[in-house]
Amino acid sequence: MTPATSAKPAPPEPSRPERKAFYDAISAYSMHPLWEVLHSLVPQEPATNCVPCLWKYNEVRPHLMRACELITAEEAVRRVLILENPALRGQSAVTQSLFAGLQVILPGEIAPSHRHTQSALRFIVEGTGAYTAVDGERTAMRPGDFIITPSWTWHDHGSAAQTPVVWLDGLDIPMIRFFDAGFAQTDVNRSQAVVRTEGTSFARYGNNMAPVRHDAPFGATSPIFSYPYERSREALSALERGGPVDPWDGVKLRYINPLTGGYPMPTMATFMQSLPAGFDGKPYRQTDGAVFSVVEGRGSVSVERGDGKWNFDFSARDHFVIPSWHTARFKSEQGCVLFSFSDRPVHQALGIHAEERMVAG
Ligand code: 1HN
Repeated sequence: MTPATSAKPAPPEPSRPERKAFYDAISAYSMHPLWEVLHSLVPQEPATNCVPCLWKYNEVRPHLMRACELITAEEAVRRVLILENPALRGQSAVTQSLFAGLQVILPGEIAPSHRHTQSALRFIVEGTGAYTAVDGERTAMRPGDFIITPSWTWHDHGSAAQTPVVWLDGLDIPMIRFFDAGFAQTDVNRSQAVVRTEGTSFARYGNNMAPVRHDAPFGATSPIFSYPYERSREALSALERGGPVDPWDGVKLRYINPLTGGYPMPTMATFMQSLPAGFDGKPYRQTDGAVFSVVEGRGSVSVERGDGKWNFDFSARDHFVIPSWHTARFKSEQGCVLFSFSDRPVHQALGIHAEERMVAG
Protein backbone atom coordinates (compact mmCIF):
# COMPACT_ATOMS: atom_id res chain seq x y z
CA MET A 1 0.00 0.00 0.00
CA THR A 2 2.40 2.69 -1.19
CA PRO A 3 0.44 5.93 -1.25
CA ALA A 4 -0.16 7.55 -4.62
CA THR A 5 1.10 11.11 -4.91
CA SER A 6 -1.64 13.59 -4.15
CA ALA A 7 -2.11 17.30 -3.65
CA LYS A 8 -0.98 18.68 -0.32
CA PRO A 9 -3.87 20.00 1.76
CA ALA A 10 -4.00 23.78 2.12
CA PRO A 11 -2.90 24.88 5.60
CA PRO A 12 -5.92 25.74 7.76
CA GLU A 13 -6.83 29.39 7.68
CA PRO A 14 -6.60 31.17 11.01
CA SER A 15 -10.04 31.10 12.57
CA ARG A 16 -12.17 34.19 12.17
CA PRO A 17 -13.65 35.61 15.40
CA GLU A 18 -17.21 34.57 14.49
CA ARG A 19 -16.04 31.00 13.88
CA LYS A 20 -14.17 30.96 17.20
CA ALA A 21 -17.31 32.18 18.94
CA PHE A 22 -19.27 29.43 17.20
CA TYR A 23 -16.76 26.77 18.33
CA ASP A 24 -17.09 28.04 21.91
CA ALA A 25 -20.86 27.90 21.64
CA ILE A 26 -20.98 24.29 20.42
CA SER A 27 -18.28 23.24 22.86
CA ALA A 28 -20.84 23.68 25.63
CA TYR A 29 -22.78 20.82 23.98
CA SER A 30 -19.68 18.57 23.71
CA MET A 31 -19.34 19.15 20.00
CA HIS A 32 -16.35 20.15 17.89
CA PRO A 33 -15.99 21.10 14.22
CA LEU A 34 -14.39 18.33 12.19
CA TRP A 35 -12.84 20.75 9.69
CA GLU A 36 -10.51 22.09 12.39
CA VAL A 37 -9.02 18.63 13.03
CA LEU A 38 -9.59 16.75 9.79
CA HIS A 39 -6.00 16.82 8.56
CA SER A 40 -4.56 15.49 11.78
CA LEU A 41 -7.34 12.90 12.10
CA VAL A 42 -6.66 11.57 8.63
CA PRO A 43 -2.96 12.27 8.00
CA GLN A 44 -1.55 11.77 4.54
CA GLU A 45 0.79 9.20 5.99
CA PRO A 46 1.26 7.68 9.45
CA ALA A 47 2.30 10.47 11.79
CA THR A 48 3.10 8.77 15.08
CA ASN A 49 4.24 10.87 17.97
CA CYS A 50 6.35 7.95 19.21
CA VAL A 51 10.09 8.32 18.89
CA PRO A 52 12.87 5.77 18.43
CA CYS A 53 14.68 4.92 21.65
CA LEU A 54 17.58 2.69 22.70
CA TRP A 55 17.98 1.13 26.15
CA LYS A 56 21.60 0.02 26.66
CA TYR A 57 21.68 -3.05 28.88
CA ASN A 58 24.80 -1.93 30.75
CA GLU A 59 22.90 1.22 31.79
CA VAL A 60 19.60 -0.54 32.55
CA ARG A 61 20.93 -3.56 34.44
CA PRO A 62 22.15 -1.72 37.58
CA HIS A 63 18.63 -0.29 37.97
CA LEU A 64 17.10 -3.75 37.64
CA MET A 65 19.43 -4.95 40.40
CA ARG A 66 18.57 -1.93 42.56
CA ALA A 67 14.87 -2.74 42.08
CA CYS A 68 15.66 -6.19 43.51
CA GLU A 69 16.95 -4.53 46.70
CA LEU A 70 13.89 -2.31 47.01
CA ILE A 71 11.04 -4.77 46.39
CA THR A 72 10.50 -8.51 46.22
CA ALA A 73 8.88 -10.20 43.22
CA GLU A 74 6.05 -11.23 45.52
CA GLU A 75 5.31 -7.70 46.71
CA ALA A 76 5.66 -6.20 43.25
CA VAL A 77 3.58 -9.07 41.78
CA ARG A 78 5.70 -8.49 38.67
CA ARG A 79 9.05 -6.72 39.22
CA VAL A 80 9.22 -4.99 35.87
CA LEU A 81 10.87 -1.78 34.75
CA ILE A 82 8.66 -0.47 31.97
CA LEU A 83 10.39 0.65 28.77
CA GLU A 84 8.38 3.79 28.11
CA ASN A 85 8.49 5.58 24.83
CA PRO A 86 9.95 9.03 25.65
CA ALA A 87 7.00 10.57 23.79
CA LEU A 88 4.46 8.55 25.83
CA ARG A 89 5.77 9.00 29.37
CA GLY A 90 3.25 7.93 31.98
CA GLN A 91 1.29 5.76 29.57
CA SER A 92 3.19 2.49 30.14
CA ALA A 93 3.58 2.16 26.39
CA VAL A 94 6.56 1.62 24.10
CA THR A 95 4.38 2.27 21.04
CA GLN A 96 0.75 3.36 20.84
CA SER A 97 -0.35 -0.30 20.96
CA LEU A 98 2.40 -2.18 22.81
CA PHE A 99 3.88 -2.52 26.27
CA ALA A 100 7.50 -3.51 26.84
CA GLY A 101 9.32 -4.04 30.10
CA LEU A 102 12.27 -5.84 31.63
CA GLN A 103 11.37 -8.25 34.41
CA VAL A 104 13.82 -9.66 36.94
CA ILE A 105 13.42 -12.59 39.31
CA LEU A 106 15.93 -13.69 41.94
CA PRO A 107 16.76 -17.21 43.07
CA GLY A 108 13.95 -18.61 45.22
CA GLU A 109 11.42 -15.91 44.34
CA ILE A 110 7.90 -16.42 43.06
CA ALA A 111 5.88 -14.06 40.89
CA PRO A 112 2.39 -15.15 41.96
CA SER A 113 -0.20 -16.73 39.70
CA HIS A 114 -2.73 -14.52 37.95
CA ARG A 115 -4.45 -14.21 34.61
CA HIS A 116 -5.61 -11.41 32.35
CA THR A 117 -7.06 -10.91 28.91
CA GLN A 118 -3.88 -9.16 27.78
CA SER A 119 -1.54 -11.52 25.93
CA ALA A 120 2.10 -11.60 26.96
CA LEU A 121 5.36 -12.71 25.42
CA ARG A 122 8.66 -13.20 27.18
CA PHE A 123 12.04 -13.08 25.54
CA ILE A 124 14.77 -14.29 27.84
CA VAL A 125 17.69 -11.87 28.11
CA GLU A 126 19.92 -13.08 30.95
CA GLY A 127 20.24 -16.09 33.23
CA THR A 128 19.13 -19.69 33.24
CA GLY A 129 17.13 -21.57 35.84
CA ALA A 130 13.87 -19.64 36.09
CA TYR A 131 10.61 -21.12 34.91
CA THR A 132 7.24 -19.85 33.88
CA ALA A 133 4.11 -21.93 34.34
CA VAL A 134 1.24 -21.58 31.89
CA ASP A 135 -2.00 -23.48 32.28
CA GLY A 136 -0.45 -26.18 34.46
CA GLU A 137 2.77 -26.73 32.53
CA ARG A 138 6.14 -25.30 33.44
CA THR A 139 8.80 -24.34 30.97
CA ALA A 140 12.42 -23.51 31.70
CA MET A 141 13.65 -20.09 30.62
CA ARG A 142 16.95 -19.91 28.79
CA PRO A 143 18.49 -16.89 27.07
CA GLY A 144 17.02 -16.44 23.58
CA ASP A 145 13.88 -18.50 24.29
CA PHE A 146 10.59 -16.96 23.19
CA ILE A 147 7.74 -17.83 25.57
CA ILE A 148 4.02 -17.07 25.32
CA THR A 149 1.37 -16.46 27.95
CA PRO A 150 -1.93 -16.71 26.07
CA SER A 151 -4.81 -14.43 26.95
CA TRP A 152 -6.69 -15.52 30.11
CA THR A 153 -4.32 -18.33 31.11
CA TRP A 154 -3.04 -18.62 34.67
CA HIS A 155 0.66 -17.88 34.83
CA ASP A 156 3.30 -17.61 37.50
CA HIS A 157 7.06 -17.45 37.44
CA GLY A 158 9.67 -18.87 39.78
CA SER A 159 13.39 -19.32 39.95
CA ALA A 160 15.76 -22.02 41.10
CA ALA A 161 18.64 -20.20 39.40
CA GLN A 162 21.91 -19.21 41.07
CA THR A 163 21.77 -15.72 39.59
CA PRO A 164 19.13 -13.14 38.62
CA VAL A 165 17.08 -14.00 35.54
CA VAL A 166 15.94 -11.15 33.30
CA TRP A 167 13.51 -11.18 30.42
CA LEU A 168 11.74 -8.80 28.09
CA ASP A 169 7.97 -8.71 28.58
CA GLY A 170 5.90 -7.71 25.55
CA LEU A 171 2.17 -7.23 26.07
CA ASP A 172 -0.74 -5.81 24.10
CA ILE A 173 -1.76 -3.71 27.12
CA PRO A 174 -2.30 -0.36 25.35
CA MET A 175 -4.33 -2.10 22.64
CA ILE A 176 -6.62 -3.84 25.12
CA ARG A 177 -6.90 -0.57 27.07
CA PHE A 178 -7.90 1.18 23.81
CA PHE A 179 -10.76 -1.31 23.49
CA ASP A 180 -11.59 -1.05 27.22
CA ALA A 181 -11.70 -4.82 27.21
CA GLY A 182 -9.35 -5.90 30.01
CA PHE A 183 -10.19 -8.37 32.76
CA ALA A 184 -7.80 -9.80 35.36
CA GLN A 185 -7.92 -12.24 38.29
CA THR A 186 -5.54 -13.22 41.06
CA ASP A 187 -5.21 -16.96 41.65
CA VAL A 188 -5.94 -18.45 45.06
CA ASN A 189 -2.63 -20.30 44.72
CA ARG A 190 0.71 -18.45 44.60
CA SER A 191 2.06 -21.14 42.29
CA GLN A 192 -0.29 -23.16 40.17
CA ALA A 193 -0.29 -26.94 40.39
CA VAL A 194 1.75 -28.67 37.69
CA VAL A 195 -0.53 -30.98 35.74
CA ARG A 196 1.64 -31.84 32.73
CA THR A 197 5.27 -32.82 32.35
CA GLU A 198 7.57 -30.10 31.11
CA GLY A 199 7.92 -30.31 27.34
CA THR A 200 4.46 -31.79 26.71
CA SER A 201 3.17 -28.89 24.62
CA PHE A 202 6.32 -28.81 22.55
CA ALA A 203 6.22 -32.58 22.00
CA ARG A 204 2.60 -32.33 20.91
CA TYR A 205 2.88 -29.38 18.59
CA GLY A 206 6.54 -28.41 18.14
CA ASN A 207 7.82 -31.03 15.72
CA ASN A 208 5.81 -30.39 12.56
CA MET A 209 3.27 -32.83 13.96
CA ALA A 210 0.11 -32.47 16.00
CA PRO A 211 -2.06 -34.82 18.05
CA VAL A 212 -4.48 -36.70 15.79
CA ARG A 213 -7.44 -35.48 17.79
CA HIS A 214 -6.83 -32.00 19.04
CA ASP A 215 -8.45 -28.67 19.28
CA ALA A 216 -6.60 -25.42 19.71
CA PRO A 217 -6.01 -25.39 23.48
CA PHE A 218 -5.53 -21.60 23.57
CA GLY A 219 -7.90 -20.47 20.84
CA ALA A 220 -6.22 -18.03 18.47
CA THR A 221 -2.91 -18.36 20.33
CA SER A 222 -0.25 -20.93 19.57
CA PRO A 223 -0.42 -24.20 21.53
CA ILE A 224 3.39 -24.03 21.87
CA PHE A 225 4.32 -21.69 24.63
CA SER A 226 8.08 -22.01 24.50
CA TYR A 227 10.08 -21.67 21.31
CA PRO A 228 13.63 -22.61 22.27
CA TYR A 229 16.48 -20.43 21.01
CA GLU A 230 18.49 -23.46 19.92
CA ARG A 231 15.97 -24.24 17.18
CA SER A 232 15.56 -20.67 15.96
CA ARG A 233 19.33 -20.12 15.91
CA GLU A 234 19.92 -23.34 14.01
CA ALA A 235 17.39 -22.34 11.35
CA LEU A 236 18.93 -18.91 10.90
CA SER A 237 22.46 -20.33 10.67
CA ALA A 238 21.45 -22.86 8.03
CA LEU A 239 19.72 -20.18 5.97
CA GLU A 240 22.64 -17.81 6.33
CA ARG A 241 25.02 -20.49 5.06
CA GLY A 242 22.75 -21.39 2.20
CA GLY A 243 21.75 -17.83 1.26
CA PRO A 244 20.38 -15.71 -0.24
CA VAL A 245 20.41 -12.94 2.32
CA ASP A 246 17.61 -10.38 2.04
CA PRO A 247 19.07 -6.90 1.37
CA TRP A 248 16.71 -5.26 3.90
CA ASP A 249 16.26 -7.90 6.61
CA GLY A 250 19.28 -10.18 6.41
CA VAL A 251 17.88 -13.61 7.24
CA LYS A 252 14.56 -13.05 9.01
CA LEU A 253 11.99 -15.62 10.11
CA ARG A 254 8.68 -15.14 11.80
CA TYR A 255 7.51 -17.41 14.61
CA ILE A 256 4.31 -19.29 13.78
CA ASN A 257 1.32 -20.91 15.38
CA PRO A 258 1.83 -24.45 14.02
CA LEU A 259 -1.94 -25.05 13.90
CA THR A 260 -2.57 -22.15 11.54
CA GLY A 261 0.74 -21.01 10.04
CA GLY A 262 -0.22 -17.54 11.28
CA TYR A 263 1.36 -15.47 14.02
CA PRO A 264 1.69 -17.07 17.46
CA MET A 265 -0.62 -14.54 19.08
CA PRO A 266 -3.62 -12.70 17.66
CA THR A 267 -2.21 -9.30 18.59
CA MET A 268 1.56 -9.68 18.35
CA ALA A 269 3.97 -10.96 15.71
CA THR A 270 7.44 -12.13 16.69
CA PHE A 271 10.54 -12.42 14.55
CA MET A 272 14.15 -13.48 14.75
CA GLN A 273 16.70 -12.32 12.26
CA SER A 274 20.38 -12.69 11.66
CA LEU A 275 22.45 -10.00 10.00
CA PRO A 276 25.54 -11.70 8.61
CA ALA A 277 29.01 -10.19 9.15
CA GLY A 278 29.50 -7.25 6.79
CA PHE A 279 25.74 -6.66 6.36
CA ASP A 280 24.96 -3.19 5.01
CA GLY A 281 21.18 -3.15 4.74
CA LYS A 282 18.85 -1.14 2.55
CA PRO A 283 16.31 1.19 4.17
CA TYR A 284 12.68 0.23 4.78
CA ARG A 285 9.67 1.41 6.72
CA GLN A 286 6.48 -0.28 7.84
CA THR A 287 3.34 0.71 9.69
CA ASP A 288 3.90 -1.69 12.56
CA GLY A 289 6.26 -0.18 15.10
CA ALA A 290 8.60 -2.85 16.48
CA VAL A 291 10.56 -3.53 19.65
CA PHE A 292 13.94 -5.26 19.29
CA SER A 293 16.01 -7.31 21.73
CA VAL A 294 19.62 -7.90 20.66
CA VAL A 295 20.49 -11.55 21.21
CA GLU A 296 24.06 -11.82 19.95
CA GLY A 297 26.71 -9.68 18.32
CA ARG A 298 26.73 -5.99 17.53
CA GLY A 299 25.41 -3.69 14.89
CA SER A 300 23.80 -0.36 14.26
CA VAL A 301 20.50 0.95 13.03
CA SER A 302 19.94 4.38 11.56
CA VAL A 303 16.38 5.64 11.81
CA GLU A 304 14.87 8.62 9.99
CA ARG A 305 11.56 10.35 9.82
CA GLY A 306 11.22 13.79 8.32
CA ASP A 307 14.04 15.86 9.78
CA GLY A 308 14.53 13.49 12.69
CA LYS A 309 17.59 11.22 12.59
CA TRP A 310 18.76 8.68 15.12
CA ASN A 311 21.70 6.32 15.08
CA PHE A 312 21.86 3.49 17.58
CA ASP A 313 24.92 1.29 18.10
CA PHE A 314 23.69 -1.84 19.78
CA SER A 315 25.16 -4.95 21.31
CA ALA A 316 23.83 -8.08 23.01
CA ARG A 317 20.95 -7.49 25.50
CA ASP A 318 20.27 -3.94 24.34
CA HIS A 319 16.68 -3.03 23.46
CA PHE A 320 15.32 -0.47 21.03
CA VAL A 321 12.06 0.60 19.45
CA ILE A 322 11.49 1.65 15.85
CA PRO A 323 8.07 3.34 15.67
CA SER A 324 5.60 3.19 12.81
CA TRP A 325 6.66 4.59 9.42
CA HIS A 326 10.19 5.46 10.53
CA THR A 327 12.78 4.48 7.93
CA ALA A 328 15.28 2.01 9.36
CA ARG A 329 18.52 0.74 8.00
CA PHE A 330 20.63 -1.95 9.67
CA LYS A 331 24.36 -2.52 9.51
CA SER A 332 26.54 -5.09 11.19
CA GLU A 333 30.26 -5.56 10.74
CA GLN A 334 30.64 -8.65 12.88
CA GLY A 335 27.12 -10.04 12.50
CA CYS A 336 24.28 -10.14 15.00
CA VAL A 337 21.01 -11.84 15.91
CA LEU A 338 17.90 -9.79 16.72
CA PHE A 339 14.53 -10.75 18.20
CA SER A 340 11.63 -8.38 17.57
CA PHE A 341 7.90 -8.07 18.08
CA SER A 342 5.19 -5.82 16.69
CA ASP A 343 1.42 -5.49 16.32
CA ARG A 344 1.52 -6.63 12.67
CA PRO A 345 -1.22 -9.29 13.01
CA VAL A 346 -3.72 -6.54 13.80
CA HIS A 347 -2.58 -4.37 10.88
CA GLN A 348 -2.94 -7.34 8.58
CA ALA A 349 -6.32 -8.39 9.98
CA LEU A 350 -7.55 -4.87 9.30
CA GLY A 351 -5.98 -4.78 5.83
CA ILE A 352 -3.96 -1.66 6.68
CA HIS A 353 -0.43 -3.04 6.90
CA ALA A 354 1.96 -1.10 4.70
CA GLU A 355 5.62 -1.63 4.04
CA GLU A 356 7.99 0.23 1.79
CA ARG A 357 11.39 -1.15 0.89
CA MET A 358 13.61 1.53 -0.61
CA VAL A 359 15.89 0.46 -3.40
CA ALA A 360 18.28 3.38 -3.21
CA GLY A 361 21.04 3.40 -0.62
C1 1HN B 1 2.27 -9.39 33.68
O1 1HN B 1 1.30 -10.18 34.12
C2 1HN B 1 3.54 -9.88 33.50
O2 1HN B 1 2.95 -12.10 33.97
C3 1HN B 1 4.54 -9.05 33.02
O3 1HN B 1 5.01 -11.63 33.94
C4 1HN B 1 4.30 -7.73 32.74
C5 1HN B 1 2.79 -5.87 32.70
C6 1HN B 1 1.56 -5.35 32.93
C7 1HN B 1 0.54 -6.17 33.39
C8 1HN B 1 0.74 -7.49 33.63
C9 1HN B 1 3.85 -11.31 33.81
C10 1HN B 1 3.03 -7.21 32.96
C11 1HN B 1 2.01 -8.03 33.42
